[in-house]
Amino acid sequence: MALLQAIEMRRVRLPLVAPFRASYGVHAERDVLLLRVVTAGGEGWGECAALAEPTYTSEYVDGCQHVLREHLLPRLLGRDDLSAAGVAEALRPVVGHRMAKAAIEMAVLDAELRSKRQSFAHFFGAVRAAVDSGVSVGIHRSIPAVLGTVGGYLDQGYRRIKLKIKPGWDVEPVRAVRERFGDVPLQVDANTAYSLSDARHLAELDAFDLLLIEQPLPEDQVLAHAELAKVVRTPICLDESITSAQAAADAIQLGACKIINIKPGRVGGYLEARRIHDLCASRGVPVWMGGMLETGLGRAGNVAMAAMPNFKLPGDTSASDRYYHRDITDPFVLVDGRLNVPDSPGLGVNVDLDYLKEITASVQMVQRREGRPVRVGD
Ligand code: OSB
Ligand code: MG
Repeated sequence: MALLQAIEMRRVRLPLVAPFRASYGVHAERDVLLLRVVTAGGEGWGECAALAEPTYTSEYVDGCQHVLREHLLPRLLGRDDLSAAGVAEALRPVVGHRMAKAAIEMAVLDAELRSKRQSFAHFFGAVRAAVDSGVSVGIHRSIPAVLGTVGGYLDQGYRRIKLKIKPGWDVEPVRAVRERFGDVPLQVDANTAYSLSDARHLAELDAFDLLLIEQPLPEDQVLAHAELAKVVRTPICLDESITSAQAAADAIQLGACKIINIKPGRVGGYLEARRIHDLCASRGVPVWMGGMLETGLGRAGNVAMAAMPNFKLPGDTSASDRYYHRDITDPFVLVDGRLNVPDSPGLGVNVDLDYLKEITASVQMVQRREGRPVRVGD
């Protein structure tokens, strides 16, 4: 219930430790949009999940910044009845743009919880103090190369390996990882790269006892996933298709998935993500926490949410050093294959403001002047 006075939109560029390759593109650095909100009750931080290009979802970071500045923030600024729980409703007139909406809701929630001295974990009803860490392994140039990467992560203690796959890079890397590393928890993610006519081919993966196959078909092909599930025994997990609790309920009822990957950004924010968690729990569908190569801020929120009871599988919640030489918060470190859940107020992490300045590409302030939202500092 605090007045939203100003929002700082800051673009930072973080070099990735290793380029991340998937069927939706190659990422050499993370171009991230961070939000800092100033409210009557204090400050809060948000992180936008969008990537630089609209190749995973239709959103991309420049587009998110634009829609926030021109359409979303003006609907929130200066409202004296603003709470995180009311953000989605206030933004309902704007269709879609879930990652942009999620970023501002996260920042308002952080401000609110910090002022109440309540952690995200407590707010979500966390049931564990540390969460199992998995790691997502991009598409590599050769089998020896992917075996080297997987071996390194297993040595570090990661509790589950996810291999990105695409046509031409699927059965062979999976077979090679199984042969070299035995029965480690293993799953694959196709990021929509197949079609239903590939069903017989994808069924070859059944021989490797995978935990799941993530989003084999395009996001709007929910019914086709249900058809695929009749041919492939490996449990199907949806990522891109699940844009809301409604989409999750429909996909489950159709028999399109047995497991759901939750990414708060993809579904419009942590509050919708919590509704998906609860819905899946009531339907007996386990969930796990996805990842968007987050900085320590997004990671803090995701790790807190992953401590909820129905997060039954290790998430793509890897340690900071899997992505970045230096994070913008105290780094998340792997302890016995797990990340500790922050328990300080709000996101529970401190931003290294000096380092943040060093890697900042631009800062834009949006605030209210004489009753109208204006931007400063373009
Ligand atoms: O499909 O899960 C995905 C990264 C960016 C966009 C989409 C995906 C991913 C990952 C990496 O798989 C997850 C991570 O380690 O953050
Ligand atoms: Mg995925």
